[in-house]
Amino acid sequence: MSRLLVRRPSPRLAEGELTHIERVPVDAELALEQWRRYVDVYRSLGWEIVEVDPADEHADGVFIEDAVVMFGDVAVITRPGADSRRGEIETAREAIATQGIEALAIAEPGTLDGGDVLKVGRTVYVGRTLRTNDEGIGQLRDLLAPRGWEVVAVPVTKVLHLKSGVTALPDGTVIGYEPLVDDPSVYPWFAPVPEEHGTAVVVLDERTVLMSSDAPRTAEMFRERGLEVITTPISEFEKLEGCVTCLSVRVRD
Ligand code: CIR
Repeated sequence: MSRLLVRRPSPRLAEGELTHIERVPVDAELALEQWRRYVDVYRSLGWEIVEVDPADEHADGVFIEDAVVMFGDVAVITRPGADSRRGEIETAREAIATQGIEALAIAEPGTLDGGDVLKVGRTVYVGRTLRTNDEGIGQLRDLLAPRGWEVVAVPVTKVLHLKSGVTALPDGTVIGYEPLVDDPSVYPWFAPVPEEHGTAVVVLDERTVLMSSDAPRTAEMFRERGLEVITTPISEFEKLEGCVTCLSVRVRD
């Protein structure tokens, strides 16, 4: 079984950071309803849901994957690149400690957002972005190398985070919407998807993925590949450059 760390959306969600898209009105009530549905997907699969303490003063706190990344049974507490988000890690650190998980940390002047970290097997692709700097990537490499992970830095300029542009299917194929991927040739196996919101999948098990309901053609493409696809609406989070991956952190037991 798996545990899932989540954090409920702040009532200030609409004030979250925006980098590559225009601000549009966000419906806070709908966001909460979408968040509950998202969490229910995992609950219905039998995953244990662990709520990280609310951090309502942080508009983007719901995007919990930016604050903590799991590598096997070790957590790395990040140092988010946006000033407004740096304080999110305190409650994330507490949650990791409460769960009895060993924690490592990125230190100043390094910055790292979890959204820039894509694990494929023992390879860890890390986006070099406005949020994640070379120092942060170097620190992550030093923390992970002795534990058997290889860190590969990837330049990202067209989207907020590496995983806003690419994620991976259960078989390790990296998927992305090509107009938003700087260099698909970085990945040994790459498959383009036809929709912008089709780039992000959460791997639930070897044959099942969770994705946004805003990419129906991509969902169909994955079904044709033999995958089970569960879709869930996350429009209010997409308006803030979020996606299905960033709303949770999986802890494998
Ligand atoms: C931000 O700009 O930090 C938030 N509005 C969105 C963060 C989304 N996180 C992610 O994709 N990992």
